[in-house]
Amino acid sequence: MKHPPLRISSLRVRPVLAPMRLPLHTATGAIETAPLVLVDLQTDAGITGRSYLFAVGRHNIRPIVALLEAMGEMLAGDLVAPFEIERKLRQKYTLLGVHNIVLFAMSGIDMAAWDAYAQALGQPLVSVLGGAPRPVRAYNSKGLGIMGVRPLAREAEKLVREGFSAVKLRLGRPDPKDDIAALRAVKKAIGPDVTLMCDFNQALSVNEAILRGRMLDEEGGLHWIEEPIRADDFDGCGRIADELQTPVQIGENFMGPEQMAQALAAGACDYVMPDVQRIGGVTGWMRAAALAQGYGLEMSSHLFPEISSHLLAVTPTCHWLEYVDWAEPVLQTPLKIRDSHALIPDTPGSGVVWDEKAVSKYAA
Ligand code: SMN
Ligand code: MG
Repeated sequence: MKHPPLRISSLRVRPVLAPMRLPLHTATGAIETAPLVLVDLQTDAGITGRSYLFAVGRHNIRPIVALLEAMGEMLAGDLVAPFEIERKLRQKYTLLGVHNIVLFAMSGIDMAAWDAYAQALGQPLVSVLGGAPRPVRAYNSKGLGIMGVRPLAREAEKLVREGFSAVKLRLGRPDPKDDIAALRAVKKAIGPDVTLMCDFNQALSVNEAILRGRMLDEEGGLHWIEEPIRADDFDGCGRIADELQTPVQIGENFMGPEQMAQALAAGACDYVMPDVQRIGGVTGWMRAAALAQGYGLEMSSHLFPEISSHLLAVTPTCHWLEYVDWAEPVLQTPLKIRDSHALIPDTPGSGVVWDEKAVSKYAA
């Protein structure tokens, strides 16, 4: 199918509070509903590109929506050309700073623009990026929060039964002995053949991270230790990575490929896991993938499994897809998982289409 160049007519932005089947208690607090901001990039050809952002807390919804709407007004009439959109928005936001929720909004528009572009070409996003739909290895990242050992063990068994060969445990309890008890309970429940990651959600100091990391090294069997300390202390994280045998994973808080480059230059970590809404959407992800390739570091994704599956399939150092089902309540077709692999849909675009009834029901 041939299309004239698409132009952006308007941006429709709708926040929802999607119920989470499994609330998540991390070292930084509990998440019980998923505050999502749905982006519809409407074009003059009648094609709508879609994406969603994760606002983390419902109190962040309003400023994110306001940024998206302001950017939508700036872009009305422009070509659906993600690099051009990026150039314009970066220029407009240079003095405010292309960071945090400014970057979220830019990433949301970028993802929706790529979705529209791929739809216009009649191809799945992965194919437009030069790849082909192929199964992408995934771990089940739902649940396994900071909670008691008995419910933890039950939850771990259930998450594996959902068809996964890997799960992630949240750590960072005040007493390290309680973390070790949680780790032992989960390991016993899942057995030796299931891969286990852990995530501290930035809870520790550098010194604590080295002490606790050594305890985890002793226990053995962890695939990675994620975000042990403050996300932007790259030197500190590098010291931890040097001290520990277990690989250290960071990246969900990299603000754009530029900050990822700083982290890699500082030798901050063994693995990287950019988040598509912080790294700059599809465009930022592709640049991040080249950085990971250059440094020879395995690259995983953070949340957003629907679009991240397309992106990991064209990532040279593709490692693990983080699977959560948080957007599922508002999606027409959930991402399919088989044998712990995500199956990229072969429909045009990213495969993100709203269940409009659910969007009205969960409107925030
Ligand atoms: C995480 C990030 C954001 C919200 C909830 C949980 C966690 C992860 O760090 O990596 O899944
Ligand atoms: Mg994490």
